[in-house]
Amino acid sequence: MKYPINHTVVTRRGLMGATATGAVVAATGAGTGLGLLDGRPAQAAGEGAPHLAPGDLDEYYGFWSSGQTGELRILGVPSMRELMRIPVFNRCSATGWGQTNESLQVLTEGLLPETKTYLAAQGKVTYDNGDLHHPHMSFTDGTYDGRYLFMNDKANTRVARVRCDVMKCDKIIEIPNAHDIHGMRPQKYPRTGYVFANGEHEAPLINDGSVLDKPEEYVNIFTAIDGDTMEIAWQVIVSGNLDNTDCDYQGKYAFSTSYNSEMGMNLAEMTENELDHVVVFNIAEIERAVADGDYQELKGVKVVDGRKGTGKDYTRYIPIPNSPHGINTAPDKRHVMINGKLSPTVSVMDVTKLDALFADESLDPRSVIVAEPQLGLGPLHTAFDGQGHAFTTLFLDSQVVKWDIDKALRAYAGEEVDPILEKVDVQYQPGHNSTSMGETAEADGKWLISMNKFSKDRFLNVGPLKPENEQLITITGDRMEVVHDGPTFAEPHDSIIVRRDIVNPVSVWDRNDPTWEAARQQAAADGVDLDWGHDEPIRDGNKVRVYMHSIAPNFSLEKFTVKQGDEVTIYVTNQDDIDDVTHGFCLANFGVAMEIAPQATASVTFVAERPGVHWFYCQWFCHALHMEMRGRMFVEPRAT
Ligand code: K7E
Ligand code: CUA
Repeated sequence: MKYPINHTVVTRRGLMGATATGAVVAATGAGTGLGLLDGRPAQAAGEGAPHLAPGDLDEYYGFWSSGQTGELRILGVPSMRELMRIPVFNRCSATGWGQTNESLQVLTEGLLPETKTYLAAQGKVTYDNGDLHHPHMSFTDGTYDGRYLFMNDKANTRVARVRCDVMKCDKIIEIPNAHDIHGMRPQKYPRTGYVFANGEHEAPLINDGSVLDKPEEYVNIFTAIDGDTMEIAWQVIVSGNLDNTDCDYQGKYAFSTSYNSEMGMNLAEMTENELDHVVVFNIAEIERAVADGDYQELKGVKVVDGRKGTGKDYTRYIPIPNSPHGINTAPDKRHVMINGKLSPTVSVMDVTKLDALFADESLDPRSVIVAEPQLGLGPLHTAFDGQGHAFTTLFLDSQVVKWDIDKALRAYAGEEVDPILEKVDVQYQPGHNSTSMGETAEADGKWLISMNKFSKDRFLNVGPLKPENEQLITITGDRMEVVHDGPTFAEPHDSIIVRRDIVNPVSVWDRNDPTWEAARQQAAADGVDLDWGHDEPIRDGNKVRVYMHSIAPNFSLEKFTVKQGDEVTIYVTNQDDIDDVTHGFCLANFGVAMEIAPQATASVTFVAERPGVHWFYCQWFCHALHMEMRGRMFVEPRAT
């Protein structure tokens, strides 16, 4: 039954108006399975879409990747209202991400030297695109701690961090030696700690052109990043490629799937083997290797060799059928689900069996597999309710399958029991799914999001490029029910659903925030009060610095003068300290715009190569006199 609520509410209102007999109403209620209170649908499981009245707040923050858009998004769950977009690897016209000096510092300081050289040859200072797949929050003691969000960029081999206090990206690093970061997860215990990142695509270890079409010399690199400093802690060379990753609740192991154990260079070669593998990384052993000097140093990073056949205890390789993709650790802190993709199975690994495998290399690595239920076609990712159930997306079947972990273990042990509890159709072709708090020890089993790659006929046709579709599913009762469709621009790749008490952003910036430290130092050097600005531009050769503040609906400078060819930096400090009074600074026909939230400073630099009168204006609607919030820049023509 689709969309039961509207139909039922209308029906009931109709009945009330026409006949209004208790018997008929009761019969209607029973017939549809809907409990109705005051004409509004009840909120219990399986009883229709979540309804939040205007002004009601959601129970959860949803943090969404945007795939090839390169930004992070915040949604409210269960309303699925989009609350915010946080630019990370992309450019943003509204906030000036990618053109303010503060954002350019984040976007450039973590780039590798050879990348800077390459970009300079293109007349650029940083990449313009990104492919953000996996957003995950920092953990303390097995659950989210509300400090940071981490995310990968598959397109340009980067990992970024967003501060949860202000919801802005503060660090982006490019990962040396690895290629095309895909799977990424923060350490769950004791805290984050490490952020683990998989280089997905194979390349020569020294990729300087001396080795080209010799795949036998290619490798893949697993990276551990220090989540506090955002520096590389160490790397491991592996056999096969690396796809997705997760880790345990003991702080001992991380695991990555490999769909290309063949090290094939084309589709036929990559899918040849019936069995690929999961690599298990022994964190303490790798740390010991680093301490003992058993590594090579490449581009300033300590790289440990964890390939098969080295005779070391840094890694173990568990054979898994066939081209495994997603890997998800259950909130029971024991079982890890490895999603088969080309195999209809999910392989269940028991982390308590890993110690033995590392103690004795002769043990059958498959001894850690304790279940392998056949679930359907194209299993990609698994989420959890914390009550012993798992929810796996079936890409080819366009379904989510709910299954019982304990029954899967018993079936694998020989008992005749079917672990599959239910399947629900989703529209269409789901990739990731996520449950409320589901990747933590505090999984609460309320909501499931299915992130579907195709929407086909679900929405008004908008041309050949269709929206994707994220669907909200209730999982509290015995039955799963799709209760909301959410069309989304590229792309709802992955998400996490975080209890709202864990996330506590500020409403107004702290003037001491490190974001504009460079501006603070420059103002001090210029003898200017950054908070309030200066009446005249500060000239330093052909560099000119203009300091102003904003209080709605005014900029402190109504005009300033520079010379054609000057390199001009504008600093704006927003002195409004009321929540939601954000100003902008947009310099017309100079391609310059930025956001300045309450009590923030932002700055932008450009060359004043256009003589004449040019207006700057506030481009964030802030006041009844917002249109009047503008001023003039005079550019004196160069003497001829
Ligand atoms: Cu499954 Cu990039 Cu997370 Cu796509 S990976 S679905
Ligand atoms: Cu200030 Cu609009």
